[in-house]
Amino acid sequence: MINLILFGPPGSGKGTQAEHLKEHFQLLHISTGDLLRNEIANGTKLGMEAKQFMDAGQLVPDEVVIGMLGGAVDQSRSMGKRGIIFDGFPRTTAQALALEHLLADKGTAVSVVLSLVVEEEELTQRILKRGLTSGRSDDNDIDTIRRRVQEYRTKTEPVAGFYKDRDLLVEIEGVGAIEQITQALMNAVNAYSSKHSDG
Ligand code: B4P
Repeated sequence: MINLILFGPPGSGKGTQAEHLKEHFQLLHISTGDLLRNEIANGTKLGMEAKQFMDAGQLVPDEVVIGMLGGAVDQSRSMGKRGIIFDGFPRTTAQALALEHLLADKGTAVSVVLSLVVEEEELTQRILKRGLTSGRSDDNDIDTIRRRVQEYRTKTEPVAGFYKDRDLLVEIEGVGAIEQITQALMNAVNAYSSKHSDG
């Protein structure tokens, strides 16, 4: 399988790039943000719990997010996909460990972690712009956006070190034309999946 992680701060383009990569490499796209918003839209207990954290710009507790991903590998295989693209997951070291175990249990592993590098002012501008049309309450308020970036710096950025230690991290400049960024990501996937793919 080819299992990709799209990593980076809020608004760095993870969701945007996942749409292109999933088509090209025939991957199941799993966005924990989308799964959580879906739970909210359906008014589930999990969704109601997650909403309080998301609206405040905080990460949703690990056990809630990890619990949603149990069937990912089986789902990808039953759909005939070549692997999975994880978009916005893992966001904490506990989530990274849980993912490692979940994939190992199914005889597979992370192929590469693609880290999109974008500086803070650009992130804020992108999210505020998206907020004009997204209908997402966490995209409209500057303080909430700053809190999301802060959560990223304190809780998510350390996950990069986890993957660097495993020689799986690649940093990609996330500013510029979307197609050029997609091409740089594809080049990295091709280079790494020949090293780390498990058939
Ligand atoms: P997400 O849904 O993952 O939201 P995100 O980080 O803001 O988005 P992304 O980086 O995908 O940005 P996009 O491509 O849309 O998370 C939302 C919330 O859910 C979190 O704050 C948290 O509360 C919760 N959550 C999710 N996963 C969790 C987890 N694992 N653990 C705990 N909590 C979790 O790009 C942004 C904008 O930039 C778009 O409008 C796009 O058009 C634009 N853009 C993209 N690339 C561009 C480029 N090259 N140039 C100019 N604009 C660009």
